[in-house]
Amino acid sequence: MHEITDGLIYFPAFYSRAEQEALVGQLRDCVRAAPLFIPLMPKTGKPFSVRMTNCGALGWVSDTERGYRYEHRHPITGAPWPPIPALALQAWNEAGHYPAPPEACLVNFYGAGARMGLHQDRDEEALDAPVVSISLGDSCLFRIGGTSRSGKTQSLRLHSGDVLVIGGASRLAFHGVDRTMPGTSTLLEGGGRINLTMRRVTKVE
Ligand code: MD3
Ligand code: FE
Repeated sequence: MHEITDGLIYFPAFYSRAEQEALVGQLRDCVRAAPLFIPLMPKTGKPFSVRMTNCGALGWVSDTERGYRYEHRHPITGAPWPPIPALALQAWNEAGHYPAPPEACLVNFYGAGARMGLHQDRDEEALDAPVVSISLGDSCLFRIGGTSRSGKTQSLRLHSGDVLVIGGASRLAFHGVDRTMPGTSTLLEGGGRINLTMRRVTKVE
């Protein structure tokens, strides 16, 4: 475990291979209950290259008309999101150190060629809470900068089983995924990368 920059804490190989396999099994159940969907950018309606779903009380969604927001139900099926997998909560509890549970776990699936442009995560009210991220499957090139889009950035390779805790001064940092590296992991049959991000959305009373 080490601090990469102010508030960004890296736990390489937090999960063992056996735990990663078990977590993928728990995620299959989530995706059965809440199928992957393709969010659309606000206003332009441009589709994300990443497919997503959620677990937890709240899920992050986006569409052309209403933009980025958290919802209690799946945008296509209308069903409530399934619970956050117990193995994922382990990272929130053991690495995150926040006194309230996460309300949302966004599940991002990267097929070949998928990426995520530089952005800030600011749709949550509880900006004092960290975001806890879990990487599974193919490695990726992750980029993080400061709170200004034009500032300098640093790149970090994330591997299957790694956990990142993003809090403090890094919580509003610009960040993105430049590319995944197909063939770098045997965890997911058919390849690809999954990223889970657990978030506290509402302020704790
Ligand atoms: C730094 N996901 O879902 S996870 C996202 O790998 C997102 O799928 C990326 O950015 C992925 O919003 C990166 C690591 C991460 C997550 C949230 C952050 C880094 C962050 C919030 C603020 C700063
Ligand atoms: Fe993000």
